[in-house]
Amino acid sequence: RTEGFPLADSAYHDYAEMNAELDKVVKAHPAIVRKLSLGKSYEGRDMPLIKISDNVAVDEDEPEILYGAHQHAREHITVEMALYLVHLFADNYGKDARITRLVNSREIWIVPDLNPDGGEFDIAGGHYHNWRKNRQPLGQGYYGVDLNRNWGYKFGCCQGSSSNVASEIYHGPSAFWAPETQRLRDFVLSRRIGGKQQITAAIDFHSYSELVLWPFGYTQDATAPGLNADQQRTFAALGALMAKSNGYTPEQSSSLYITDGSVIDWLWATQGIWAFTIEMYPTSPENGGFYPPGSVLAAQTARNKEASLLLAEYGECT
Ligand code: ING
Ligand code: ZN
Repeated sequence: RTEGFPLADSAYHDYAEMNAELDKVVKAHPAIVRKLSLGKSYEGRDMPLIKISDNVAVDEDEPEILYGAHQHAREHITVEMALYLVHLFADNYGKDARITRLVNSREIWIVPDLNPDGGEFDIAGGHYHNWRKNRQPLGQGYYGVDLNRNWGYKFGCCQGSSSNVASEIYHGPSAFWAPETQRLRDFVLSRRIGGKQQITAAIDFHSYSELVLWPFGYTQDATAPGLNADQQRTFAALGALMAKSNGYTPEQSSSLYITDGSVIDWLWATQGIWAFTIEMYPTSPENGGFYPPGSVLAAQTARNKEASLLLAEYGECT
């Protein structure tokens, strides 16, 4: 493991360990799991893209689900969430009827680490850096774009991000300036086939606060262009259902605070994907904040099993 990783907690996976774990799952379940690459991060690390489906080598005409993690460097628990999901679908295929049905009838995409540079930086040198952004150099000793403010819908519109390079929520000089957001955008756009976006639903995992959030982040209007009253009700109902399963609090993302340039706003507004942010454990800094002990990971990832499956099942109703 990374030299000096402070909690030295074998339950967490650093970048190399995450890749080794993914490779292990692919090797154990080659018929249903593939490891691809989204492309490279700014510093040149491959960002893994996992596909899970029956006939995994074939592009079948099935609803597709996207689970994303680790846009924010210090939110390491989200990588563990993605690994949990990879294992959930791979290990229970052919054993659990519900999982088997989903793997047979869906194409499941998992992006366990959209910010490998930030993640490795955050644990470098024997202490945590409390780092959020990516690691693109900005000059004058400043680094990093907030990937979840760099998406191209209402980019920088509404004071939900910052144009100050020193800010934790620096949105970058332009939408999709970060190679990491570009790569995920290009993948999502590649799933638009014959004018139809194949991905029907998505969860973007963050920490911490224990919330289930839905679009829009850029405005407090419950409905706005691109989100009519029916759709808003569906988001709220689905969000409430997921929150009931994990005990989190459901709300429109702008009731937490205004964000502009977030991935969920872009996924919904431009692709029509039912996209949620899930803010994982804990609720407060006393329970570890961004750095909860490894001993909680098994329970706190399993806690989102039901919400993750509910959303995947919802894909067939749309
Ligand atoms: N929180 C998310 C953030 O990007 C969020 C919360 C996401 C709010 C998307 C609204 C929309 O600020 C963390 N912890 O990163
Ligand atoms: Zn986050």
